[in-house]
Order: sequence, then C-alpha cells, then structure tokens
Amino acid sequence: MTTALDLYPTRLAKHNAADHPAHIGRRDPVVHARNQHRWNGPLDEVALSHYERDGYLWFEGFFSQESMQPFFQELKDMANEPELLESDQVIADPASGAIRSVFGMHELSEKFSKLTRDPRILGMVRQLLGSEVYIHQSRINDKFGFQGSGFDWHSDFETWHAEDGMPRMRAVSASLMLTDNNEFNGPLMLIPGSHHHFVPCVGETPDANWTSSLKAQKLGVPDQATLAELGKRGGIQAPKGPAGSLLLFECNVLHASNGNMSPWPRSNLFFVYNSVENRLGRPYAANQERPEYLGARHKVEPLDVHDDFPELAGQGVAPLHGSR
Ligand code: 6CS
Ligand code: FE
Repeated sequence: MTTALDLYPTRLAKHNAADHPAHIGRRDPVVHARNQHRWNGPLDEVALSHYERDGYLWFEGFFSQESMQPFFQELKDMANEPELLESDQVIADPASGAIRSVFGMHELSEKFSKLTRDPRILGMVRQLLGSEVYIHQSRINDKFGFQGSGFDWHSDFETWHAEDGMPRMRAVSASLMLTDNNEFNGPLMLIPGSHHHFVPCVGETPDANWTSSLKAQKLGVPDQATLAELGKRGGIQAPKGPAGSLLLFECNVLHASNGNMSPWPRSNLFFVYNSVENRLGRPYAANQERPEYLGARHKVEPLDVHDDFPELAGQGVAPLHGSR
C-alpha cells in the first residue's frame, strides 16, 4: 500500500503538536490558469488579482432579488418532504432542531443541478481552477430567524484534505444568497489573505466524525493565537447584500459565522467545485471515507454548461470585477 505525499499535515496528535509551526505557506497556486487561453473566462485582471490577494470575490446583486424567489420556493418545498427530512443528508441545528444544512442539493433537485452548470458561474470557476470541474459537495445552510446557530472558524480545505483525501488546494465554493444577508442574520465572515497559509490543527479525527462535526465543528478549528495573528494581518470582512448576491471563495480561506439574532431567515446555497485533476484519494487524517454526499469520489464527471434559465437571462454578465 502506498501513502500519498501529504503536503498539508493536520489533525496532529496532541503530544507532538508543539513541534509543528503555527502555519505553513500555501504550496499551490490561487489562480490556476493565469494567461491560459483555453481557460479564458468572464473575470478580468482586476478580479483575478483580488481573488489572488483576498481569497474571495463578492458580487453584490449578481442575480436579481426577484429571480431568486423560485429557488427559495424550491427549498421550502423540499423542507416539506418527510422522506428527505429523515435522511442523513439533512443536518439538524444543535440548538433548535430546525434544518441547519441539506447536503447533495444538486442531486435532490433538477433546478439546483442546472444552477451548478450555469454558464456564468461555471465560466468563472473553470477560469480560477484552470481545468474542467465537478461538484465535490453541494449544500444549503439555513439559519431561520432567531434560531440558526453559527459556524466556528475553519478552512474547508482542512476538512476535505483530512477527512476526504483532497490532495491540493484547487477547489472553490460558489455561495449564492437565496435571502438577503445583513449584519444581523449571521452572514459569512472571512479573513482576507488567510488562504495563503495552511493552519495544521490539533486533535486526531475520531471515527464517523461527520456525524457530529456538521452540527458543531470541534476538530479542524485553528487555535486562537493563530486566528488572532491572521485576523490582525488581514482583518475580517462580512460581505452583505440582497438575495441574488454571489460569493466565490477559495477552499482554504478561513471563515466563520454567527448565529442568526434577527427575525429574518438566512439561506445560502453552496456549490463546491473541484478540479478534475484534484480528485479525492484516501483521507490524509481519518480512518474512513465520508459518504458521497459530503465528498464526491464516484460522481466526478466534468460539468457541462446548462444555458436555459429564462428567468436569469441578461444577469450576471461579464466583464466581472468583484469587490470586498
Ligand atoms: O465538513 C464539511 O465538509 C463542511 N463543514 C463545514 C463547517 N464547512 C464546509 C463543509 O460543508
Ligand atoms: Fe465552511
């Protein structure tokens, strides 16, 4: 049996954690296809530089607020399907018991499946990853008014590397806001520039960690001294905007969110795109693979563009600059 080279060791045993640096330099490009004609896309040079520097791009009002309505409705319809609510793909909020996340959105609904193949989103993602792409994971994170709990600071890549065997940093999340995101309803917070560093985390992965980590993450959370260092360096940003706004964020950028203290729901859709050249291997720091709906290792066919959303026609058009 051969073990793949591990460029990003994490989930360290407590007794030798002290021997490891607080963070190590990123060993992968951020934009994987700079100046490669084949992967030209809608993002201009300014946008690519921002993404390179900050690890994310924010498009306020990418799609119109009204055009998100049918997608939000689809979500509400799904929440009324008793069979779905029973499934492991639905994660309950640790505090209220309401739906926190539903994984595998693109397989549960044709509408969301088509959205993963939207030419505008796919064009940007292929440009950033410099290859064909497939969906590694898709989910909705719901925070109902007054109820939704937050998420502690983490890098998604840390988990995908440790628990799913994702070898390199060559994935990007597209998060589409299906409701408004404001300062009160628990918007996503990010540390700009943190994607340039990998923070090894302490604590070995227990069996079936995902059965608890998706409710409240305990492992894969950087220590506070390191978070403070990176936070002081890059600051914290929380992009806010109307439903239809879009956030593209690099798989290793540190992010978190607070609970929803407002009367308004916060529903954000996440599609995680991975390069077809970065398929999953054996987990680097866990004894078992996670289920397919958390990390795809079989359904890895490159996505083809789907160009048939009359309700989204003429929106989100190039050239795209993005902003903080
Ligand atoms: O375990 C995971 O794959 C995930 N958990 C978090 C907190 N964020 C990203 C991803 O969905
Ligand atoms: Fe995350």
